Amino acid sequence: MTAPDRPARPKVVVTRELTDGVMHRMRELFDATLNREDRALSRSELDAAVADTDVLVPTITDRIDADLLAKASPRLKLIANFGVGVDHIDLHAARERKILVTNTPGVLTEDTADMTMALILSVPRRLGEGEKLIRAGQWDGWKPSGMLGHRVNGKTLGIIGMGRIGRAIARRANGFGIRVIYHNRHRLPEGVEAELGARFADLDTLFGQSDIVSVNCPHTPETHHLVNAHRLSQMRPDAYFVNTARGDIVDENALIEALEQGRIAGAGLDVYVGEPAVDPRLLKLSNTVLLPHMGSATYEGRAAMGEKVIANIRAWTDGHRPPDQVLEGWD
Ligand code: 8YV
Repeated sequence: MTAPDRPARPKVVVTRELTDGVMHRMRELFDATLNREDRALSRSELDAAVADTDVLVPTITDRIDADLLAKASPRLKLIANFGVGVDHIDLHAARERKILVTNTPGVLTEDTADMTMALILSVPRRLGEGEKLIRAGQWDGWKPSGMLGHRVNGKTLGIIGMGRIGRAIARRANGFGIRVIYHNRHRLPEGVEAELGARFADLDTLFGQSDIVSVNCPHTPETHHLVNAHRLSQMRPDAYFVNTARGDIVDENALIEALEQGRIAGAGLDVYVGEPAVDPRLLKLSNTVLLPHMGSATYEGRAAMGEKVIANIRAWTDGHRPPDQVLEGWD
């Protein structure tokens, strides 16, 4: 049943082309304006979208800042983000305007953990370099000293951020015989630590003791540049760095300098500062594996993300608290 103050068939603007099934369902349920071109909306298109809609469905490629929200129609009451990270949305400006924000947690956990694990294996074992060697026609045959990398079995993985994705990585790491230490805002209950085979560590210990450091926390004002020159200097020269969370959690200049100077052994990155631009210095480094923000890019994951967006909009339309509301404490 629709709540008295909510439109039965809300106007919904979806900023990016989503999977066919999700778009079909959106059209069935809502007065949906869909972007059929596979590109991000321009700023003026976004301005026009927020000026005339009840619900906005953005993605990471849209900057939903205070200026944009100042142009929003008073009708705009829900930002149902397609994605779990919401650092592209000014949550405080949304709160001030009593606009709810939802995201899509849970359904991209396993895919992102798989991709993180792929980087954890790829960088020490030099998969990127090996692939390039073959494609360049430069492989001159097997030799005992050819393409030597470092064993991951028996090594220590330091996970920063032990939420859903961090825990899914820990479970995978156990299967590879990798020791897991972690840092999180709140230490996990002992039973959960035991189940994950993970030991809590402060950041000094984590950076100092890990053979591989993996960033898996959200980007917030507290985690901005959490991985800075100081933290990188605590890593050993034979240690690797992996980031599938957000580029802005890392001081990218400091990371590049550490890689260039051999102060750490290598990095696997799926996320960057100022995407889709990638710092050209990273491209020159052979000890990096670079992916184009594809951690959650599976057909199954995208469909499930769309279903979550729809469930959030429907709950809101029905006058209920959307299941994936980002800010607590709303009435
Ligand atoms: C998404 C992500 O594909 O959900 C996230 O936070 O980083 C990605 O994996 C993207 O954000 C969709 O908006």
